Amino acid sequence: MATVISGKELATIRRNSMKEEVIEFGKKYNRLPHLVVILVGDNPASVSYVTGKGKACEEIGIKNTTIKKPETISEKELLDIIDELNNDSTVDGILVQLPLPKHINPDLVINAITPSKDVDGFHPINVASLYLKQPGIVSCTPKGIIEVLDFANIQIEGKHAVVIGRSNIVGMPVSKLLLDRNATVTICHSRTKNLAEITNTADIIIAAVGKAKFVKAEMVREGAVVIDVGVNRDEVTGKLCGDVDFKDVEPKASYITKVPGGIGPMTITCLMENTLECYLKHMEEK
Ligand code: L34
Repeated sequence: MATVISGKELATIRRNSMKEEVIEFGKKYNRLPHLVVILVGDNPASVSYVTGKGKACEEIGIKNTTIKKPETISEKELLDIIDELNNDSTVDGILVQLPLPKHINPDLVINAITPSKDVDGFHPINVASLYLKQPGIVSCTPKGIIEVLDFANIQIEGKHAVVIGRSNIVGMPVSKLLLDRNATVTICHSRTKNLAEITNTADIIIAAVGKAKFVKAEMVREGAVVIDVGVNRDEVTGKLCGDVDFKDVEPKASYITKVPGGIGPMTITCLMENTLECYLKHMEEK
């Protein structure tokens, strides 16, 4: 039987303490932090996540503007909006929800955001800062994963962490964060041979493959910590499900996270933390 680590519970704790901070800083600086989220199109998953971001802002007292644009918006129009927000001194954070429609190059969009307002931590400057251990904005999901491990008092140093997935958004940055905490890190991906053999040597498994219920009991060593970063829709039920087959894996794990209620709420909470951080830098520079 595993202990379920609730990202939702940790998110609530963090959001409550941020609420107080926002009130204090709002008085001190006479202005609230402001996050602008841009949503292109009406992909139901994106709409749901963006709604969650708006609600979190409201809960904490962060000003939120959601700019909704149709699927047909041109790349140039989107870049112009970003340019305007970059130059708006009342905006602290800019987030363009991904994925974008095919005719828009996401790299160009990410690169257009001023690094000091890049609350996602996706800009090359922030990514480079992470790899060079220089101050910068760390992307939300990887940050949330480490916070969840710390919350459950799980030792990272000296442990073998196996990350399944090598995306720029999760796999790569979480591997770097784990390495910085002195874990021994193995990154696995779609071409990895003997995946189950490798995952069976893991003390900590980070599942970020994007395949529903991909991680099965036979891939997990007895007593491993299993963190599920997947956000998939079950094709049959339409329900949200993770990359881990929870029912199968839970009896073998020592600690495990669930989907929903695991890493998702912490992604949003870390976005709030990053927004607050950008705001404070912004105010202190004035
Ligand atoms: N630019 N695009 C940008 N930044 C991001 O950080 C994201 N991501 C990913 C997709 N695209 C992005 C998110 O916001 C995934 N993601 C995200 C955020 C929140 C949740 C899931 C994914 C979340 O809150 N999940 C809830 C359930 C929500 C529901 O029912 O739909 C959970 O408990 O897991």
